Amino acid sequence: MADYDLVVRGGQVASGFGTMRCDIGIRGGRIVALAESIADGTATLDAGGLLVLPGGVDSHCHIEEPARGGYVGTGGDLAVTVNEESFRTASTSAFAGGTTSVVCFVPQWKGEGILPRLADYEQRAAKGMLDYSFHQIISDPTDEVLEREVPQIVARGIRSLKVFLTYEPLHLSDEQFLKVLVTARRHGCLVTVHCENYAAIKWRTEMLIKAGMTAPKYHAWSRPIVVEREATHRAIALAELVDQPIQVFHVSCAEAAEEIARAQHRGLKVWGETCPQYLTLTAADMDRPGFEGAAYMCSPSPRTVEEQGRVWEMIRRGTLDVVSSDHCGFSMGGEAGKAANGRDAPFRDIPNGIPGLAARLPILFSEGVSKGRITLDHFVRLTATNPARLMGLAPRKGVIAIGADADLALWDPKKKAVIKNPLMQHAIDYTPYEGLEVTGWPVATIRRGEVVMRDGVVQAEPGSGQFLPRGAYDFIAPRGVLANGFDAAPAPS
Ligand code: DUC
Ligand code: ZN
Ligand code: ZN
Repeated sequence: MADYDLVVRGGQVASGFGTMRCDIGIRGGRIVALAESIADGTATLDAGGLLVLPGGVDSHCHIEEPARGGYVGTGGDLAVTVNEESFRTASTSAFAGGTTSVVCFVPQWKGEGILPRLADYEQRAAKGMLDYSFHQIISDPTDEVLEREVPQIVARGIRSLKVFLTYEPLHLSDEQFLKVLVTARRHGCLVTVHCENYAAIKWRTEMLIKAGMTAPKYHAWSRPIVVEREATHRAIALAELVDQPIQVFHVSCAEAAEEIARAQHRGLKVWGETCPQYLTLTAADMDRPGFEGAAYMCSPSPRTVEEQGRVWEMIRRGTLDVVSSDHCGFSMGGEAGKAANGRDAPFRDIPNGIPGLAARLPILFSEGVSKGRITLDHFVRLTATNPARLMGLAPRKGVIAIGADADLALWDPKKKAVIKNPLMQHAIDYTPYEGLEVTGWPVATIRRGEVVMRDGVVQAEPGSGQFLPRGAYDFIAPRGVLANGFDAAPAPS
């Protein structure tokens, strides 16, 4: 009997900290050998001429998330919307693009605890093929939720709490945000934050709509850079006050990134994430005829070409160290997606979010590595190693090392492709990246030793994805520096 279930032979293995030609021996879903030459396994895959990368880790994806209001600006009694993407379709899309693990969001609906939604979400996620972990959204931080339910989800392997500083049904006040921060600190969780100023956006939105400026392009006008910069500053200040590590999600501009850089220089544990949309799309994309601009509508808003350059610079400096997709797909056709409130709805009532699970790695590789903006090692760290480490998934995920899960993307760095919606293999009827020419494409994806995509054909058993429970991890431990030495979150006596 062969020593290995699968051998990946002859590739250039990119670890995030250097590249070397070596063979990879896989047994029981794990990497068990890395050597210049390994004997054939039960199966052998020729990776000659290809890069072998850790499977992508996308630590920010909205998949099949039953969201009340579907990320629109309106409040009130909104219909419940479920993202059109199921865990099954999302898994296919992720594998098509070289991603093997995701962290997605368990919702909390105002007026409810978090446990009922978790039970429902666990069942949905279990039907996919991707490996997955959860962030828990906190939109109603009652004492019951924070004191009784959070310890229970932590015990079930959830180690990140997500808060929104905007969106009508989701945003928290500063006081509520502080309560979440101290709860996270007490239980060893990371807090991930959507940073935009709720009141400022609400006020500008009302003024724009009153002035008849309702087209999709005014979405960008409702939330200029200053509202993101202010909320980023405030999130960092409040996190500093209680010594709680945070990750700032989807940074779209240099001004917000500079707030993060300043915090990092003060020694704070503040991390910044950006997404391909802030490197390739602009606010002008929303200025298309009729409803078309809705296809590019996400929050924060895409900015300008100049701003894209500044975001690249903040990636190069290391201020922004994770590139996720913020995959949140709503189809342009039908009644469940962007047009849920009608095709002439004001921008305020159009769901925010764009699909990007499959496009993330090809876009970042092409715009980053192929165009010489970042190195291959840096690409691997941004898309796999760093998100895995920050989310407490390393060293099982995000690395090519003995003992790690055998999650790999075999990558042709020379292969040219034009992004078209069928290539994305998602459930959404469009991609905002349609027509983008890329150099570099995944030719095979391996998840825990199983070849789940080859030449664009995805084959994996529904329900084969595994939940990735996360235990306590040092990387996000508080610094032990409290304002006046006063602990606002002492353990209960
Ligand atoms: N931004 C989006 O565009 N969609 C989902 C949530 C978010 O913050
Ligand atoms: Zn967000
Ligand atoms: Zn998001």
